[in-house]
Amino acid sequence: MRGSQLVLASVLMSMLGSTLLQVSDGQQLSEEPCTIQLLIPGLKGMSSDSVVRSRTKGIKGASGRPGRLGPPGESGQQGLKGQKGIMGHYGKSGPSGYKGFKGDMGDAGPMGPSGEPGVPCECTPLRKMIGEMDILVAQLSSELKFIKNAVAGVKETDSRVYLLVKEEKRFADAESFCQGRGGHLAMPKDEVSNALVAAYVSEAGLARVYIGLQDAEREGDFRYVDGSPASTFGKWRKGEPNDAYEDEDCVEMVASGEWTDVACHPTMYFVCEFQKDGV
Ligand SMILES: [Ca+2]
Ligand SMILES: [Ca+2]
Repeated sequence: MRGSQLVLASVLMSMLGSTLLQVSDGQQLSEEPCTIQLLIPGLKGMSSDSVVRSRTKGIKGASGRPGRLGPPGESGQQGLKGQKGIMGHYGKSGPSGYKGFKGDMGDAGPMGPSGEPGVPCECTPLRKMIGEMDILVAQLSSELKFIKNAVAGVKETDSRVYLLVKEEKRFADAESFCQGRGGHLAMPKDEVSNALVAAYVSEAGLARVYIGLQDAEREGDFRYVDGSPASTFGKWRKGEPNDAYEDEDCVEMVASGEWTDVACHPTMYFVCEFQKDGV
């Protein structure tokens, strides 16, 4: 700035010098009265040394001190949104959650496939043996009961033994029972044997028992269960046999010793007969 002041002073000095030269010429002033005159106070004169120095270019000064820190700049514009980055690494597994509530029962599934055929049981012979033993035990129990009854009291003639069986059975089952023990249902073929069986029944307090007579093969043709015809002896009750309802093919003896044809399916006690030779 000091340099620029010197330049300005030099210019003003030259202008002042020219004006002073014009003022010193009196004629020129009077001849040009309308000329505008600038009345500017003159500058203080400089010494010849100063003039010499002002006309000489100064030495470049030292660098000035750094200026003060300027104000912060305005915020820049927001940049464009970047592209989505690649997926990062999986994080660590979190802690186990709480146990959930029990869900509803699902629908029934489809039927499964059929299974493989089973292996034949090797214990079949054992099972068969056990079954046979059960049957044998049952037979022995029945035999024991039969013997007890026989010991308790039997009726006999010179050639036969009669046994009252107090088990209610149908006619066919009763005959099978007697045959299973080597006999038949009682077959009274004369007055003596008929009276003996009748006494047996009445003494036991029974009303009736099956005896071994039937006409199942041909209506009216009564035969003993050993196949012999009942033609030589008969003890039919009055009005019997009548084959009532056409359904009476078996015979019972009542306590009086008389016979009556009856149906074969009712169950009742019966009397077995055994030959003494076969006992
Ligand atoms: Ca009949
Ligand atoms: Ca009858």
